[in-house]
Amino acid sequence: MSDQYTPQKSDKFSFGLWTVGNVGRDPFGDPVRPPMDPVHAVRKLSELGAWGVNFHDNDLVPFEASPQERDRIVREFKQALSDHGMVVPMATTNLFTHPVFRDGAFTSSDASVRAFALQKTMRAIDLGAELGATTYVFWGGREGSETDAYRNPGDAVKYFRDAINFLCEYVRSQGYDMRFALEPKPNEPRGDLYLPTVGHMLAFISTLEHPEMVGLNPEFAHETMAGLNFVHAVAQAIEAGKLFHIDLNDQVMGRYDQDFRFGSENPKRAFLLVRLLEGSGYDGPRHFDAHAYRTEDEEGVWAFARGCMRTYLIFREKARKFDDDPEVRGLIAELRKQDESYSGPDAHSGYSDQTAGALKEQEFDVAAMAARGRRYEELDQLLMEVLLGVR
Ligand code: GLT
Ligand code: MN
Ligand code: MN
Repeated sequence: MSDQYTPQKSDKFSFGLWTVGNVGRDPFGDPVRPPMDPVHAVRKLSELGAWGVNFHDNDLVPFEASPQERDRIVREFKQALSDHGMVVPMATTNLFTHPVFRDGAFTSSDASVRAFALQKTMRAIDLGAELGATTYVFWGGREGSETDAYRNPGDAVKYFRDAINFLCEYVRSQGYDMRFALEPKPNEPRGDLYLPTVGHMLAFISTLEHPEMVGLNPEFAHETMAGLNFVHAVAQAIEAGKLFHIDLNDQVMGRYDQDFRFGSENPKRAFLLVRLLEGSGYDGPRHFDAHAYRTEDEEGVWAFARGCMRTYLIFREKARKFDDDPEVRGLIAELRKQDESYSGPDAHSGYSDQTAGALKEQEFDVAAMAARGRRYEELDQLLMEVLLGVR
């Protein structure tokens, strides 16, 4: 069945090989699904209407593969991409599965591990560039600690900065058309991860040698795990010109990293996120970093992938509906009229001694200002009614 919620390539939906290929292993249980051939994943995703596919180096090329094996795998994958009209918008490095990264990669206390992590990343950047990726994600899954008895967390940040500065120069020296997107997460798999939220990452980026090359890959689940409002995090990243990529999924606050199907737990926040993204001019991938429930077989995986995209498109349509609703528009217009009726001195026009002096003398009817209700109850109820399908 094809309808207005059927994804098109122009919607720019992407999935990681690790998402639809997730085998359902968890700390208490073995895999429930067999590994998925990347070529099969490309074909199925394309059939469902996805546009892009992303990978970690080792999602595609096993850690132990010989150079000949690597070349064969890459050749077959490229063929599949071209056969099915799929692109690779983003690539990344697995710096968390192998035991060598038990105490981190770029932030490991062991200098040889830090150097090995850089080597592995340069090779993976080459692989990403070869397949056309223009965004390179850094999710520091092992960049953290369980105890701070040995490493000073400040030193870890310095190590991380050295690595990102080094890799920016590498990309420049190779002439790759590639930007970096840093992905924060508060914890898991380490007890605590360094640079745990979008805010921490934004501050860190401003300390880099090439801050213009580096932005954010915020994830819905990760900010939610930290108890934060993902819509606010994304809005701040957009405002800073730093939304380079986005990981869409869902999550219940205070739980393990669930990576649920987009919109499945917090539909209202997901709706507001889609409304924000669609109104922002963000032109990048809508990437789903999520996986099917462990209860599912392969059919369930495709139902999951279809569901992520379909829900996004439903929210996109609902956002338009909300913004075009006459009652909503009327209410917003009334609020705006009153909000913008002040014409005295303020911060927006910039500082001058004259403005400051005038503002110090300005008379305000504070009692009237304080008494004014905001009518957000009405507006939010209209939002809920659009969302619940009765408007
Ligand atoms: C892993 C993690 C994700 C990251 C992926 C990229 S790997 O699935 O949970 O949040 O985005 O490294
Ligand atoms: Mn996650
Ligand atoms: Mn992610």
